[in-house]
Amino acid sequence: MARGKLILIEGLDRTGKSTQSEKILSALGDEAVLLKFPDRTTRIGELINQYLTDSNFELPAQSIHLLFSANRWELNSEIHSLLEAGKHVILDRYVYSGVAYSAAKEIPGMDISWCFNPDKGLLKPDLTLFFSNQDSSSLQDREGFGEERYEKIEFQKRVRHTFSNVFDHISDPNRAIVDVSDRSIEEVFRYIEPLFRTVINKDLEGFTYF
Ligand code: Z5A
Ligand code: MG
Repeated sequence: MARGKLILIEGLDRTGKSTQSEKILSALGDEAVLLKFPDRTTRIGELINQYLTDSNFELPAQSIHLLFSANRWELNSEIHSLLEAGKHVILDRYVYSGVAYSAAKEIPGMDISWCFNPDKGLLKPDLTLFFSNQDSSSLQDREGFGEERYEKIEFQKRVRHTFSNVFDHISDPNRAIVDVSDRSIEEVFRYIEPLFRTVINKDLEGFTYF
């Protein structure tokens, strides 16, 4: 049986990642499973959720970084099994968010290389679609922006810049940038549908790892 494909939707805050991940899932139906990172339902995920939503809950930057990575490792063997069983797995955020949000804090010693280390060995996606927009100030207009810890325009600007350094550091020929500015939900989907369908129809053997 052909293995399933690992498709990652990454990007800046409030660029429509979860909206489009759900649309991909609807388009693929039973052939696919959607997983979102952080997965806030696990024990580690509950801690991450508390950190993101409760400004009084402090953790060292290194500790929360390692928890985000541990949350991905918790699900790694499940993702592997799903792909081997022929299911396509759609990921809503993953390693690139992990590295970019932590490195953007600019803590001495926590550079991109340090941040990437705990994720080395995780499954690497067959396709990564990175959602970007031209101006992060428009993010403020998206529903719900500002409720969680990292949702501040100045920090998001640093994250935007850090993502491009992360992409220089982690090479990946299967990564594409999708500019979502001034595109409706349907327009973004029409743009990405041929991209993920092409990958799904490929006959790939074996897996690649970060
Ligand atoms: N984080 C980290 O630090 N380390 C890690 O390892 C990982 C994550 C994995 C929570 O993530 C935080 O964790 C995040 C990164 C950090 N911090 N920040 N900032 P999350 O994924 O749970 O965050 P979220 O709350 O789901 O927000 P989001 O993912 O950034 O939003 P989104 O998924 O990109 O957007 P959306 O929910 O699909 O859409 C937002 C709204 O815009 C909604 O009302 C939509 O209907 C609307 N929308 C969507 N598309 C459009 C278009 N095209 N036009 C107009 N309106 C639209
Ligand atoms: Mg989301």
